[in-house]
Amino acid sequence: MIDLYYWPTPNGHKIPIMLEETGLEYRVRPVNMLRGEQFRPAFLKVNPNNKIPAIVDRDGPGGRPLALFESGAILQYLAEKTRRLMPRDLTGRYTVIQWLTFQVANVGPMFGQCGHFLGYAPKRIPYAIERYRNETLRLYGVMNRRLAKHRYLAGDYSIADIATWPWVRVRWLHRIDLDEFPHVRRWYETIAERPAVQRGVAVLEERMKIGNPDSKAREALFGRQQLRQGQRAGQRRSTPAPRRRVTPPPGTRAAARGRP
Ligand SMILES: N[C@@H](CCC(=O)N[C@@H](CS)C(=O)NCC(=O)O)C(=O)O
Repeated sequence: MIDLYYWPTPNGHKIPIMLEETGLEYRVRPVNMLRGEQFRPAFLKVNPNNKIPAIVDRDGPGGRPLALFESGAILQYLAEKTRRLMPRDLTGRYTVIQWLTFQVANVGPMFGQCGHFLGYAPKRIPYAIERYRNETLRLYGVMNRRLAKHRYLAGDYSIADIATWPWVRVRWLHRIDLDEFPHVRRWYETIAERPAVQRGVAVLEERMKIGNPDSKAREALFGRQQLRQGQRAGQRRSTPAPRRRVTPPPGTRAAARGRP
């Protein structure tokens, strides 16, 4: 039995999709991140980084429980445990790890920032929108060129596709038109037809809310609790980052040029 600490978001969706694909038994432990449940001490013991998804495999290695966070690590663990959705040969395996890392290090953070400045920021900041939307478009270009030559991101359908697909599903938030990326569209639609994928995204679907946070959600996701989480009463509080221009240390070449 696997406990799935979960909320319906693109990062969250990866894990129920994988659990449905592999047929592992699981129970959902909702972590309502819009109401600050990611800061509960019991959850912080599973993920000290206060983010979903996370799992506890009650039947982990050696029959002992294993707690894991970070969707990329969870997907690799479940693939190894079930010997599914990840090739065994070294080349195939590292091709999957490469595209999985491409997702967690590029697609997630850049699409995430793009969505933040388009759908969550309290005011419109054109520079930030342009910067992260350009990165999002660039990454769609990388995927489109890859998928022009390959049916899936890393050979056969794998955990690399499972990690990436939920982020393309919320493309409306990033103002992406798949007509511009026809190979991504073909790939997206092929995966959308998989019954396990449909069952995975249906988990807590009725509670999914992307963009337009109310004041409680804004406080939970971007407020002071983010800096205080995990600290005991009486510990020194972190102060928010100051709003000032960055100046290079004296004596550096950047300082001589008069700019960072
Ligand atoms: N790198 C992490 C990202 C997880 C993540 O950003 N989770 C978001 C939801 S999509 C979250 O839990 N946010 C709550 C918070 O930051 O307090 C992963 O891939 O698992």
